[in-house]
Amino acid sequence: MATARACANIALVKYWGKRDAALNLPATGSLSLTLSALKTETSVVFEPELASDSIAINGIVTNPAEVRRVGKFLDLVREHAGIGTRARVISFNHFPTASGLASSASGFAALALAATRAAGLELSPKELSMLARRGSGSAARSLFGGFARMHAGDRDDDAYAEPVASPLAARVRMVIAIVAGGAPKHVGSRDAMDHCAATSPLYPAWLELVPDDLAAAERALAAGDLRSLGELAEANALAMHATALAARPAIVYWQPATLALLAKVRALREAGRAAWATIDAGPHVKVLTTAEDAAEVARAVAVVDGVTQVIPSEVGGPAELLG
Ligand code: 2P0
Repeated sequence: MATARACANIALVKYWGKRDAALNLPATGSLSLTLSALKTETSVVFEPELASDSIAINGIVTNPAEVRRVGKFLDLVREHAGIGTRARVISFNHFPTASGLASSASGFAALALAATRAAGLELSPKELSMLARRGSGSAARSLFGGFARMHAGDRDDDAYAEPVASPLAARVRMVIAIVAGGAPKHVGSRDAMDHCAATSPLYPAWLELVPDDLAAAERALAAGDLRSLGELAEANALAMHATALAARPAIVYWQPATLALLAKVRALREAGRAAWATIDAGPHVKVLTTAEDAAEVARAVAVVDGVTQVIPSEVGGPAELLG
């Protein structure tokens, strides 16, 4: 039996599209910040007497689709370890109660670490990252603390993430503004990115943009230049959403509160605060800020109409084994 903990991450340069669905290879690289407030803890034990994998998340036995997805992932671990034994997986998301926060990043990162150890394997961080990617692309980044850079690679064995050292890791915070209610259920990111790649006339421009944004983000991280990083992150997220808005039919993740939050973040900047927005496949707005300005940012976004919860987060550490 092995137990592992991993934190979720939010991308500053987004992963939005695949070049191979079977191996879950991303079309481009991406860059993220790991967050301490969003954690998953997962225990795995391979039990010879089990007839099939048993998976419980937050105390509830999961639905067949989830069992298949986790089972396929466990098959990769079994193949690697040369075993056929089924596993019992018990996972808890220690997330604030808000819905709509992606737990697949922390979930598959914690599962990759716990399952390989439980199977008697000791993989390198790079190997673990490649394995976690097979579960969920963003999970490849959640093996690492602080800033993480996903490499698209050009073969199966070189699409992995690694940590990026930066003086900014000690300074930044993220404030998550949860927007709830009012909108129809949105399209999951996996289907949405495929739909954008297939139908959005802006998708080719996205593929051209990302390498430049990644290079600029890495320069900003190396130089400790938060303003450049923040401006870039906000612009990159809006470009990702532009591909979705231009898709046919359109995918519109935003709600009125999303736009109000974008305006609020702009106003905070004009008032001299460090604040830049990023938005994933949902209406919530995540604000990149500093330790100094995080409380003011949290207060400002909390009073925006439609915001139901505010989650301030520090920078998270790497995935780790707990036992
Ligand atoms: C990201 N997202 O970079 C982007 C931005 C959502 C928007 O990675 O299909 O759940 O499992 O590889 O990792 C969410 O996509 O997708 C995601 P799969 P994943 O964070």
